Amino acid sequence: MKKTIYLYPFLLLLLSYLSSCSNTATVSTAPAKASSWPRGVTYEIFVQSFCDSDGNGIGDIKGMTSKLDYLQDLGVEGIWLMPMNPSPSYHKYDVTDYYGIHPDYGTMEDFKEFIRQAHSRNIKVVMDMVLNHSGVDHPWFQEAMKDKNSPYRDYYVWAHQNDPQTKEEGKIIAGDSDNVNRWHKVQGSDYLYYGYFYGGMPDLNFDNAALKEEVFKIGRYWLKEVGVDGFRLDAARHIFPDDRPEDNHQWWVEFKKEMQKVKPDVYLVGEVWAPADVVAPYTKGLPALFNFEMSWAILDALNSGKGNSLAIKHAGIMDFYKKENPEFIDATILSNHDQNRIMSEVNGDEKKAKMAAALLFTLPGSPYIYYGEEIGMSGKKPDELIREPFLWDVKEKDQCRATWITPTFSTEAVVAPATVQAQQENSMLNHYKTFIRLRNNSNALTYGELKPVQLNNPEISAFERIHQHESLLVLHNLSGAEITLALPVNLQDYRIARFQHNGAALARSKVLLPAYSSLILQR
Ligand SMILES: [Ca+2]
Repeated sequence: MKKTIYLYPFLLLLLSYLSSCSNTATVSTAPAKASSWPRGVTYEIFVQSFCDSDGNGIGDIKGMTSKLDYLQDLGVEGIWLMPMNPSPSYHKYDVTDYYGIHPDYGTMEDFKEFIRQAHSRNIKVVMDMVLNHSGVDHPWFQEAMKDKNSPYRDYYVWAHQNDPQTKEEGKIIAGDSDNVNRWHKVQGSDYLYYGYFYGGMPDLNFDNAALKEEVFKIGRYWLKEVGVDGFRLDAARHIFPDDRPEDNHQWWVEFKKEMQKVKPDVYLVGEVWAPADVVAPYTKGLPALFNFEMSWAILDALNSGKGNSLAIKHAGIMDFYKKENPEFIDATILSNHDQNRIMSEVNGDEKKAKMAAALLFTLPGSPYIYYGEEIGMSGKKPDELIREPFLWDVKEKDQCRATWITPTFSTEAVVAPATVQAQQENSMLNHYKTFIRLRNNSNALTYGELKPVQLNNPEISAFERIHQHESLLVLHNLSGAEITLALPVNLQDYRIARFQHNGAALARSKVLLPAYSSLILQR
């Protein structure tokens, strides 16, 4: 009996040792797909820059529809669309009609067709919902500004210019806003309006019952009439001012309850730019929240070349969340449309950017990819430069490339287009595909609990992922030097190499980890 048990791992050991010279990844087993959205991978799209179907320079809905096969092939199970409502700005976070589609992007019929096509590929559609504020050009605000007796006046927050609160300084400068002036003048009026982000975005007044009902109506419309699967909720911690956090938490409980009435499985993911202890109470109302703190930790680890604290950090964040809501969805990211792109944050070092992805897809969480990350696009603020056009093909053949902005960072000289990368075995695109496939095919990587492992090598991020009968030991070398180590006695029953990347290998109980390599062992 013993012999038969150990013969198989020994053969795999030998095979893995022999294959360790290869620079590419090898996956020793190919189980059936394990992941299921919302635990799957979600892809964030800035529509304007993704794919332009009609050659007017602006990405659009029909363009996105034509790229659903690409996203399915990448292994994506959900899409988060940045705002598509009518709005005067290129980013469209200052909405002027909550029920419409911006004509630059297409029509409502185009969008319904996009949803149908996405659903037929088992891809869910989540749209950005910007409820904290409207744009100044929204008819509600225009009426409110002109007429103090308008029913829309109280949709916004007003204060007389002599009111001491309008003079207050010291707003908390969060990662999502560097604006310190919250009160904004209206020409010819003694009253100022509250706008957390800037004067172009007046905050809506959630103490007003009529406004709340209006917001519920908007939510119901997109879920029921249009058919989206859920919302990404912008600026979720600013619905009420900074000194009313409990009211913010409670508002989202109320919103979820209303949305569940029309769609019981509605997905809501919130943007709360804050450390885990501030984020945690939001899980009562928002089943999914972005894990910004973990994205900062991953970046620190990559740039210091030390990965040993990452799993402990993640486990600590989980503890905060679990206390509030054991069912919460940990929406992990490397970067999004408000942050410098990960490639730029690691100073264009492709090995580090690849390691960032390796960590994202093997640590716990339901990962989000920011469009273009998978082809190694770079970009640093100002915002337009982290939202540059996706490169589908070499310029003369690219039927889809948006041209509304001339790229500064992600030019073809720096980033190989997707179709080129598809043909290159070691490209960023194939790296993403490999790790997403690995994650999607593993219950332990998708759902498993996290157990940090302490080794004597601070360069290595080591952790176990365990789900029912599947136990994995994950090892990443975040340094530029090769490391050989002996597995601790309590981990020596991890004898099978499930996944090897960049030449990582297991030989007896010794582990060889070349620079920026990853190894996953199973019991
Ligand atoms: Ca277009």
